[in-house]
Amino acid sequence: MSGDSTVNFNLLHRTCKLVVLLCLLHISVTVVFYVRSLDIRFAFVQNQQSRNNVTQLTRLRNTGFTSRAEPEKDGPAEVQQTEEPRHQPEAEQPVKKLEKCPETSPLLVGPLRVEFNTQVNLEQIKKDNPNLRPGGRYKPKDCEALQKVAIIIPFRNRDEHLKYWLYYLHPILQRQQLDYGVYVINQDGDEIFNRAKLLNVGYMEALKEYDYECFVFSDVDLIPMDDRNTYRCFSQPRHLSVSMDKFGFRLPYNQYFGGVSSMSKEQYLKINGFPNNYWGWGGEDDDIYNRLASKGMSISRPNSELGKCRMIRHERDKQNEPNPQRFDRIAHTRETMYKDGIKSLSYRVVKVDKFDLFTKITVDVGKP
Ligand SMILES: [Mn+2]
Repeated sequence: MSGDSTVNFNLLHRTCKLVVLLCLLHISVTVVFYVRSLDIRFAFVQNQQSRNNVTQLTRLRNTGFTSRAEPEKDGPAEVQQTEEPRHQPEAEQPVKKLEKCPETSPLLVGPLRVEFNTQVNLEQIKKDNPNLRPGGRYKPKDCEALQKVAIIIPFRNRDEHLKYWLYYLHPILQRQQLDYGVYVINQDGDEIFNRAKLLNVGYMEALKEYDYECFVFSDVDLIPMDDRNTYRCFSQPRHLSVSMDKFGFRLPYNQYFGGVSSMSKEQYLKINGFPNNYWGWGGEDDDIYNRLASKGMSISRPNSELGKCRMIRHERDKQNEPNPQRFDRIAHTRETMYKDGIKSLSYRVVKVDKFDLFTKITVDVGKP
């Protein structure tokens, strides 16, 4: 009996010892692994941090908004930038002959969402459009654009609106496969605003830079809501902003030619350009319409679905009050249009800024 129990006790004792040993072994192995994993984790965190630092650094390097912010890499960058000959039309580069782009771009997506509640910033726009050339220029890489289009924006103190315009239009114009440049014509000084004269200046100045064949004249606060509304020229002068939200997405009247329009060089010259003597708000677009009509041209338009666009709401600008003479002027377009137009245009360029997203030409257009 007692021998039996001793054997049992011994067995139990040994088993217990074994279990305790196993436990100790287990614990030590766990501790070893834990310490090693701590090591690894620590190293990982360190590595991550240094990686972040590197990306932050590169990010900081790339955020320069104006073209001047870049010349870090190689010395002569500054020289390269200022060297572009502005008053000499660019020579065709002797690159391989590309095929013509198709009549309808395959990149178009149709209706677009356009809103003005979220803030946009120029650096982000620049990042989103890496293929732009200085001065807001672009041409498709894979095919030869059907038209060379200068986009002319009459401007004064509307930087907020311009940001939205650049944010929305650059991607659209690239999807439309245009060879284009954006020219913001900024009226210098505080005299009363002259939209049509600024458009004439834009025509002249853009041609000094490149042999554009088509001109799109756009207000800074109008954004198309469908990229199938192509910003190019047609066999007749084109009115592009045909259904604006401001007018309940309808044409306010049949002869309306305001907002966004396009004309080939030929069409523009046929009417002696635009009037130079409409100071203040209104009338100049109707004068332009009269010029076209008197030359037997008609207006081409996209349908009201494709022609939808949004206007950024704003107060009327100071120094752009309605022009009281406009009705009288419009009534006499046919007599005045040969004396007053591109042929009689005079102005003084004050400053030319080549920004990444657009070319800004500040100009003294005089006063009434
Ligand atoms: Mn407006």
